[in-house]
Amino acid sequence: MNSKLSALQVARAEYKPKLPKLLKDNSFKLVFEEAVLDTASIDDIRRQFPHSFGKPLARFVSGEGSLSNEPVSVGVVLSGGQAPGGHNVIAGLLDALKAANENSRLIGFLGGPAGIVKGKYTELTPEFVAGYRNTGGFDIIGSGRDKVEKPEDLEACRKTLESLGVKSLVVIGGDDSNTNAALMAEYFTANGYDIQVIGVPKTIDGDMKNEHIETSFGFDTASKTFAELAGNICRDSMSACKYWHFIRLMGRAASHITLEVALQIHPNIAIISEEVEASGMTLPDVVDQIVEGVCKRAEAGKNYGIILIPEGLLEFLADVKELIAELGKILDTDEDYINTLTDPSDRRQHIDTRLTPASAKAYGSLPDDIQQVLLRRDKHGNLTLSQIETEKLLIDLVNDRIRLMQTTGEFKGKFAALNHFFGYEGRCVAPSNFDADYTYTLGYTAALLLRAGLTGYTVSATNLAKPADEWVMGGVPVASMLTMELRKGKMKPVIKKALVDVDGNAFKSFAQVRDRWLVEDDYVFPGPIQYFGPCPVCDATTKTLQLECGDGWCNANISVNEAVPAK
Ligand code: FBP
Repeated sequence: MNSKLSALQVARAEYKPKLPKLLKDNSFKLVFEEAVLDTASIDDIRRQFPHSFGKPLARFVSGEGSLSNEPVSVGVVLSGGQAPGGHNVIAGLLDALKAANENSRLIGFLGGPAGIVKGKYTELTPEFVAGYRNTGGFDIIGSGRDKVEKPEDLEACRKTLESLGVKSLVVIGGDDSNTNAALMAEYFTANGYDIQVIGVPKTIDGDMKNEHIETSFGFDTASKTFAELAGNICRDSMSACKYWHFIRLMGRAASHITLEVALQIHPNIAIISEEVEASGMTLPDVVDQIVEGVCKRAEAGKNYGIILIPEGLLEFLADVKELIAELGKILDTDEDYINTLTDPSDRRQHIDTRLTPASAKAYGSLPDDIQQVLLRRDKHGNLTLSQIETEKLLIDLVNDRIRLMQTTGEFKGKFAALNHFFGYEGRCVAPSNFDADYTYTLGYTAALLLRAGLTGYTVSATNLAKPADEWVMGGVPVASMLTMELRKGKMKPVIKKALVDVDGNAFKSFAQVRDRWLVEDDYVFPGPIQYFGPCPVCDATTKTLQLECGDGWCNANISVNEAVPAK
């Protein structure tokens, strides 16, 4: 823990996160209802998760209930990419455990799931946790992206937990990490081990959501941070009037962050991968779309502008998607061999012979660095897309096209572009009020679900567009969120990433106004996240959450942010 604190850190440490009224007043009981499953892989999931499948949804409602007050030792692990508020999940968990029984203990596993496998841990005492309240980052215990699925790893986890007397584990993570939680819960129950597992939905990408989990934590703070930065660039752009800014925004697959930032700042162009995929667009089509926008603005005398590009775009382009699928198949069999080839041209030669002619052409047209990144997968089989500089690729392709149009006289304006990538800037920010409250509540609820004796659940949260007092908390069985997907050549159970719904209110609100944003300078400058001040400035949730799930209670009086649900 760093001993030098900024003035803001000192003030922020005093913040008391808000809990829903029921939990704050301790006036709740747990009710259960049948979970409706719409997974296409029900039979496979039932077969692979016989002890977890078919559990009911759990929800805390007003009433008198009783939960166990026995002292317990609980383990907690942070998993996957950082997201603002992870420390507050731990604080909420610890406070709820201690409120029930002062003798309960919290053990933090170090460096992600590998910490459980290897038995690396530290005790999280109230004194230790005190310095981390309302701070960003995952540095309290670190994180990691290890997959826990092999029997020997599951067994190693069991041994570690039992040796520490830990009877329950809280896994804080995204889709892959909550899948880990499901595998552990099933393994422990199937083998008669008395260890409970509860997951907490995390990821700045905002793609771990469904009707029971309205948003993952971290999305609010990260997208507001990116909106601040992108808004600042809008102001620079309209002041200098000489650059097009191509801004790539993090979010491995889904474009939720890009859509949210677009709703916040009103850029001239925002590419949404899900729409690109739905309309079968290729890389040249996207270039056409951008060139058309550049030309329109040039005709209006504006040789500047802002373009938002989602990190995951390449995977959604019809031509590149096919290439990625073919590369995936090659890697399934040849990955070890390819990794022995240190010379990029040897790698390319090997790949070329195995690709179809169309994909070989698409692969050959990509810059060397992108070709190399497309050959890397993480332990869950995901492409390392944050390392692909799509914004630079698009600048080059648009530039080539514009230069050609200049020589033929079709383009008479000017075109100069700058590239930006916002990702890591937003993942460890001190959580916004929403995320500080939400993460604390998630941790608090995880403890309640454990005290109720549940296992194989992820904390659920609805009514989130309303004030924290009214949030509805509970648990959704992890197995009910699983489906089967091809990962590294094998069908695996995974939680499906929730992509942007092109028929949903958030996207439709954007689509209604984007033509106006292209030509007019309708930019909005959200400014930095505010922690102290009036509710509409400090407590408003994301536009996405308000448009998809709420009635905009907190933003009602901010007329400039006109995003309204589309009819
Ligand atoms: P999670 O899904 O684990 O929350 O990770 C989110 C993310 O920030 C993605 O947006 C990004 O593509 C990726 O992590 C980057 O991973 P890394 O931290 O390994 O560079």
